[in-house]
Amino acid sequence: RHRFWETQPVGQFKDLGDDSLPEGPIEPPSPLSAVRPDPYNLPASYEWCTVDVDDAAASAEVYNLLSLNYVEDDDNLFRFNYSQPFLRWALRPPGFFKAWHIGVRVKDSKKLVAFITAVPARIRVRDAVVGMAEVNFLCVHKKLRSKRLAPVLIKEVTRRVHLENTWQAAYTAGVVIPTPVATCQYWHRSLNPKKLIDVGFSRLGDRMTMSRTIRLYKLPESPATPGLRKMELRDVAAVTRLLREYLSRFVVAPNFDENDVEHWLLPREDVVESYLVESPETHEVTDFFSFYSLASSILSNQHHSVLKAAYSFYNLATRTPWVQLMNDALIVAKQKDYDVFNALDLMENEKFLKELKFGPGDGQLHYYLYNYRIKEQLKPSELGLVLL
Ligand code: YNC
Ligand code: MG
Repeated sequence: RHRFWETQPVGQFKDLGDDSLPEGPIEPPSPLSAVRPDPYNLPASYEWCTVDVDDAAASAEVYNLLSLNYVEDDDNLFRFNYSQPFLRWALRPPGFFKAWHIGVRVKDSKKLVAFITAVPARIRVRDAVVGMAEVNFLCVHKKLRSKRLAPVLIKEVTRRVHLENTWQAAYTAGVVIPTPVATCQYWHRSLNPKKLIDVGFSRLGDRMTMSRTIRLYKLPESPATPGLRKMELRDVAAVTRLLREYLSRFVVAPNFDENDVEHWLLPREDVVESYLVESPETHEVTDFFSFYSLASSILSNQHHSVLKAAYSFYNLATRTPWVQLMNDALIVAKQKDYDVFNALDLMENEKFLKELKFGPGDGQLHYYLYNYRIKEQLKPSELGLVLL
């Protein structure tokens, strides 16, 4: 049923529930000398390239490919519209490898028609911290679909990851392939309900009028928590300490150090926002929330072309109640003119989703590990990892 995935070192559907199989790597690492030195073969009219997203022209090509051909919702109303600054942030974390940003071009025209990326990350699975690749932005131009190009892209990124002595990977997808380690659901909190209804993102509830709906989702003008402020460079050590402690309670989570926190969580305008609570008395940092900024193109609406969405990233609460902290996140996002605030049901998010009037989305997000077996599927609340 899965001609490609059945050949790969991933948990297979037939092994679900087989308790005799051990947790951990499915295949041992091979000597680097045994890694295939040459790129995989592409159909004759295409060639591999590496894409430097720090180069303005290359970054624009990637942006254009993705903005026209990347992930759409089931009804084809919206398509992710990752911005160029976002892509630079996502693809250049500490220790990134240029060779892991892989494109396919038409030989004659040099047009970019496919893409896949990986970035390095230390991911902890139970007690083991594993050097992994986070794979993302797999995209094949709409005109080249269903020609088995995706498996070639996946094999090529795997080869380049192996060349850096990395043997595991983490990735998410909306499709079910062998075999999810966890399945999460998106929840959505309307910030601009009128626009969301106008563009077909949400519907007016039964027995609801537009004005009642607007009132239902109305938020205070400014955050409530004393000591709430934007994260700054001087906070990196404190945030890292808190986040490491907090993430240690999940089964799968990143093993962030200060460099990672500086890259992934220090605010960047229109890319990632982070706020913390500094106790007005003791000046200790006690709570933290963050979200990333990912717009979607609205594919056919007279009046609106972009949906501005905030995605919950890493949050932690030691003093402030979850509901109050995340209500402040909603208020900050509303001040910044986001239309909707999205969150998965992972980590402790269940503690605030319903109370803050998030509604469940359709469509699920499946989490996968490559070459790492987990005995039983994890509950979303056991996951401490958010991929972009
Ligand atoms: C997917 N999303 O099942 P089987 S998420 C993985 N992730 O193989 P073809 C996928 N595999 O089932 P198309 C996949 N989608 O026969 C499809 N597949 O074994 C599998 N969409 O290939 C599929 N981006 O080329 C099947 O399909 C085989 O032309 C079919 O291309 C697929 O980034 C795609 O949703 C997704 O651009 C490129 O539809 C295309 O349809 C497209 O005939 C819109 O492929 C954009 C989109 C996916 C976003 C993402 C994470 C990707 C993870 C890839 C796996 C990484 C593994 C770890 C590597 C490093 C290992 C080390 C160490
Ligand atoms: Mg194809």
